[in-house]
Amino acid sequence: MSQVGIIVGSRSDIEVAQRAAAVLGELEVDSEIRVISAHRAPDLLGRFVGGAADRGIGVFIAIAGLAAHLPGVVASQTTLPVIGVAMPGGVADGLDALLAIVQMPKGVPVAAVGVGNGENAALLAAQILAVGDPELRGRLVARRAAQARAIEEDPANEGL
Ligand code: RP5
Repeated sequence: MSQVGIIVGSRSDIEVAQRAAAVLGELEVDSEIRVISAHRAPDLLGRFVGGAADRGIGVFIAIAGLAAHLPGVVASQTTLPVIGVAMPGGVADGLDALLAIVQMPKGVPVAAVGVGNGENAALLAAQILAVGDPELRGRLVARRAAQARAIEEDPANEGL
């Protein structure tokens, strides 16, 4: 059963979604990727988001470029946390999409990570799920420790 629902606005966004899914997989968190445009298929999006909590989903990652309304529309239909990822491209290479995501008017929040940063979206989703899952928290702690160790063991840092 998927714990994270990853939604992209277009097939052109799918690589970022796959990177998020890969990080979640490393943390043993199940996810599913759906391609559902908020403006081209609003009814399908509503059905997917509306039924998600009953299917075990605890967090959404919504990835979109340009007007990037997808994360906000997802958030409007659920109280599950929504993490938005802006895609690079457009007139301001992702800054336009990032602002669209972080500038949600009050009442319906969306979290945001860096432009194109599917990895951080996955880590933040896992951290949210880890609040109620001590084993997942342990895997996150181990990942951070391995990350630090890799830097300490870098030959460039020998002798420090
Ligand atoms: C957004 O517009 C999508 O998220 C995508 O990033 C961008 C372009 O979509 P396509 O027109 O290529 O489907 O809705």
